[in-house]
Amino acid sequence: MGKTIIISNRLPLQINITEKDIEVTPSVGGLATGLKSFHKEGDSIWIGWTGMPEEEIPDDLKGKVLEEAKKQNCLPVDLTSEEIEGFYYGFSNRTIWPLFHYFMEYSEFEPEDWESYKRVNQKYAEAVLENLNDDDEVWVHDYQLLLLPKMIRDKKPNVTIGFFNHIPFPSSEVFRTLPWREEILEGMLGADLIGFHTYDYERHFLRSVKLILRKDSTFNEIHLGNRIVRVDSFPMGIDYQKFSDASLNQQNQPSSENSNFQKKLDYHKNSTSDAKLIISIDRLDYTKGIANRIRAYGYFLEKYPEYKEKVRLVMLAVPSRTNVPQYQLLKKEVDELVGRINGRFATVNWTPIWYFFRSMPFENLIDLYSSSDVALITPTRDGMNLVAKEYIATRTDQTGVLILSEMAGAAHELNEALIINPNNFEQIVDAIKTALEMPKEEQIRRNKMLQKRLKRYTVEKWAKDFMNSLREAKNRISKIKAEQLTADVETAIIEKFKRAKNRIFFIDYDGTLVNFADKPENAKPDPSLLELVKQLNALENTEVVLISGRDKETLGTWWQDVPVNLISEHGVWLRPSNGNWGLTENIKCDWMKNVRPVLETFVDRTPGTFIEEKNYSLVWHYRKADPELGEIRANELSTVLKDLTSNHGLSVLEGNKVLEIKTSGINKGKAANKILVERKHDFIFGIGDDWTDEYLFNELPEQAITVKVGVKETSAKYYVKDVEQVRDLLKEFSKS
Ligand code: ADQ
Repeated sequence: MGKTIIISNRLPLQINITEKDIEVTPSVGGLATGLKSFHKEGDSIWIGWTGMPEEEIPDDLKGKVLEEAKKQNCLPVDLTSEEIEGFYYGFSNRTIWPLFHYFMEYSEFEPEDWESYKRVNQKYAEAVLENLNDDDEVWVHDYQLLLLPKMIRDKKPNVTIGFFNHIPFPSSEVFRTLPWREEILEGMLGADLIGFHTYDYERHFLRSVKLILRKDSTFNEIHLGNRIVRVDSFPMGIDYQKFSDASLNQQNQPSSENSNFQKKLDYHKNSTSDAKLIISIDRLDYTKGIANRIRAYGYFLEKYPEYKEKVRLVMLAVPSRTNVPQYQLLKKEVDELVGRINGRFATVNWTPIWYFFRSMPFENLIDLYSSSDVALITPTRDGMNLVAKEYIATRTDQTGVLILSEMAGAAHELNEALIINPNNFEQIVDAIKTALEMPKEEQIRRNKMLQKRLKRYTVEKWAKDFMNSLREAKNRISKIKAEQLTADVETAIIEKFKRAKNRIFFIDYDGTLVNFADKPENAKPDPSLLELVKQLNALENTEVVLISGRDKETLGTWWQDVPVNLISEHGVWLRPSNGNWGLTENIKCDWMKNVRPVLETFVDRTPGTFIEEKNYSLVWHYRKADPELGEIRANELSTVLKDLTSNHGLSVLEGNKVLEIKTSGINKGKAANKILVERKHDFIFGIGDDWTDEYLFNELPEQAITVKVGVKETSAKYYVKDVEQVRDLLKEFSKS
C-alpha cells in the first residue's frame, strides 16, 4: 500500500514573514486541529495553501518556506492574491459557505468567482498528480475542493479517492439554486467514498444526486457506469486525550505557574461565593449565532436579575474571513451588542461580558474550558462543532454544563447536553438558568455519558473508520460477480467470434443500444445505430436478435428496414428476420380491464407517471416522477399488484423505472431458448442492462458470453460501462 495524500484548502501550519525570516505556527480551525494527529502518525503528505499570498513571500524566502513545510510532510500550493480573492473569499466563502449553511440571501453567484474556483481546484489537482503513485490513497477535504475528486479521477481512473465534507450539505431545495450544481455534484462523485458528519447531510446529498443528475442509488451506493460511489456518515471526533491531559496538567500545577489569563478567571470566580462563568468560543462567523447569543444573554439578565454580578459571559471570537463584507458587518454588530449590554448592566465591580476578538494559545483555551461552569454554543447551522466536544473533554471532574444548538451536527451525538433551538430565546434563557442551577450529581451523570462516547470515537478512530470504509468501497466493485470487459477480454471474445461458424447475438434495446429518454417514443434508433446493427446482421453466419420489452408496433416500425429477428414484449411476439410477427405462445389478456384501474389511481397520485398499454402487458412508467416519490409509489404498487395478480397467472416485472404486468411464464430467456433450439450455435452473445435481462443471462447456455450494461448485481459474466461502450464493442464485431 502506498502513502496517503491529504488535501485541504489550508495546510495545518501558518507561515508568517518576520523581518528577513519566516515563522511557522499551527493554524486554527476545526479541520486542521482534528486531522493533525492522523497526519503525524501515518505515512502521509498534506497538500494545501500556507495562508500567505504568493506575492508576499520574498523570492529569497521561498525555498525556506518549502523546506519548513517539508519538515512537517507538507507541500504548499501557492495562491496569488487574485486567486485568493476569487476562489477563497469569492466562490468558497461568498457562494458555497452561505448556501450550504442556509444563508441563501448571502450567497452570490458570480461567474468570475466560479471560473477562479475551477482554475484553483485544477491547481490543487496538478499538485496532487505530481506526487501521486497508483497505490496511494487520496483524501480530499471540504467545500473549497468539491471539484478535485473528479479532476484527479479523470487523469488517474483507478486511484482510490475519498472526500469528506466538513460543513452541512443542504437540502436539495436549497442546493439546486446553485447555477453550477451539476458540475459540483459530478466533481464530488469523482470520489469512491463521500463522507459527511451526519446522516441528514448524506440524505440531502443523495437526493440532490437523484434529482439533479438523475443517477440512481441503492441505499447509500450510487451506480455510475463502471464505478460505484459510496456515501456515508462519519461524525468527526477530537483528540480527547490531548484535551483531558492538558486540563489535568493545568489543575495539578502549582497556582504560581498559572497563566495571567487563568488568574483573571480565578479572580472572577472568587469574587463571590456563587460566581459563575459561561463561555462562548467560535470563529467570528454568522453561522455561529453569536449576535443572538449576546442578545439572549442580555435577555437572561433582564428576566433573571438575581444573576447580575454573579455570572459573566466570556466570549472568545477568532477573526475569520475578514475580507468578506458579511464578516465585517458581523464584527460591527457584535462590538455594538457587547457595548450595549455592558453599558446597560455593568456595575463598578462587574462587567457582564468579557469579549476577546483574537485567537488564543492552546493553554489559554484549556484555562477557559476548564474554568467555566457552562458552555453556551448556539450556531444557527454548524457541520459538526468541535468546541462542544473539546469542552466536554476538558471537564476532568465531570462537572460543567453544555448548552448546544440542535442545528450543530454534534447535537446528534451529544444527547445529554441541554439541546436548544437557537432561534428560541425563551428556551435559551431558561436553559442558561437550568444549567446554572443544575445539581452537581446531574452534571456528572450527563458528562459521564458524553465523555464515554467522545473518548471512544476520537478523531483518530474517525479517520481510521473513514479510511477502512474507503478501502471497502474500492473493493466493493470486485465483489460484484461480473468482470469488467476490458480491452484484453474484448480481444479474446472477438477471436472466439472470428473462429465460430454459427453466431448469434441477443441484444436488449433500451439502456443497452440507446440511452433512456424521458418518453419511450423519444428513444428512436439513430441512423448510425441502424447502420451498425445492419452491418453486424449482414456478416456471414451471424444472426442478430433484438430482444426488448417494447411493443411490436414500435419495434417493427423502427426496425422495418433492417432484417434482424425481433422479439417484443419480453418474449410474447417474434418477428423472424425474413417473416411476419407471430405469437410465441397462446396468451390471454382479459385481465387487463381489471388491472388498469389500479394503475390509474397511481397515475393520479403520482405526477409525471403514465400507463403504456402493450398487446399483452400493461406498463406503469415513473422515470419522469420525483425520484423518491416514484420509488415509494413503485414499491406500494408492486405490493398491491402482487396481491392482485398472484392467482391469475400474471407476474409483475420491475424494470428500469417501470413496473410491467404480464402473463407469467413469458420472459426474454424463454424466448431466446426457442430460437436456440432450432439451430446449433458455437458463439452465443447476450447483452442487456436491466432486471428483465437477467432471465436471458440465466437461460443462455453455459458457454454463452453474457454482458451487463452498468455495474450492478448480475448473473452476467462481464459488465461494460454504458451504451457508448456497447456500441463500440458491436462495431468491433461488425468490422471483423
Ligand atoms: P469550524 O467552523 O472552524 O470548523 P469548529 O468545529 O468548532 O468550527 O472548530 C473550531 C476549532 O478552532 C476548535 O478546534 C477550537 O478549539 C479552535 N478555536 C476556536 N476558537 C479559538 C480561539 N480563539 N483560539 C484558538 N483556537 C480556537 C468546520 C465546520 C465545523 C466542523 C469542523 C470540523 O464549520 O462544523 O466541526 O470544520 O469538521
